[in-house]
Amino acid sequence: MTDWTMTDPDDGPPDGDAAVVTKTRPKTQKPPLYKVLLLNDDYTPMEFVVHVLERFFGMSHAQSFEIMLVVHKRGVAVVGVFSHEIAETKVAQVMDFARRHQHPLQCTMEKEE
Ligand code: TYC
Repeated sequence: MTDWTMTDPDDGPPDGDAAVVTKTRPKTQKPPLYKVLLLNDDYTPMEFVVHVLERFFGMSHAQSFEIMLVVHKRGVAVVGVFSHEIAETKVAQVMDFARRHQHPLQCTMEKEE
């Protein structure tokens, strides 16, 4: 687990003049983001996938149907971009929901470049 508090750029010598606070801070890094991907399969019903997108990704019915069709036709689609913890939770929720309904739907995550 990366400790982002350790990436604070202000770790040099004391500033001296406390009034100067508008320097650029080139060492600051953002935590990485993760794409959540939905994969196509031949067995999961289209309506189930639409429901998953509405329920776990907050999409409208129309948007869910659109993304479901992209996955169906192209094999995979990004359904959201989140922090590591949120992405992990979304993947777990989708996989658990699919398993409980005995559908082979697959959901994975991938670090953004
Ligand atoms: N290909 C599935 C079917 O024809 C529908 C489907 C779409 C399944 C998207 C999974 O992620 C998926 N019933």
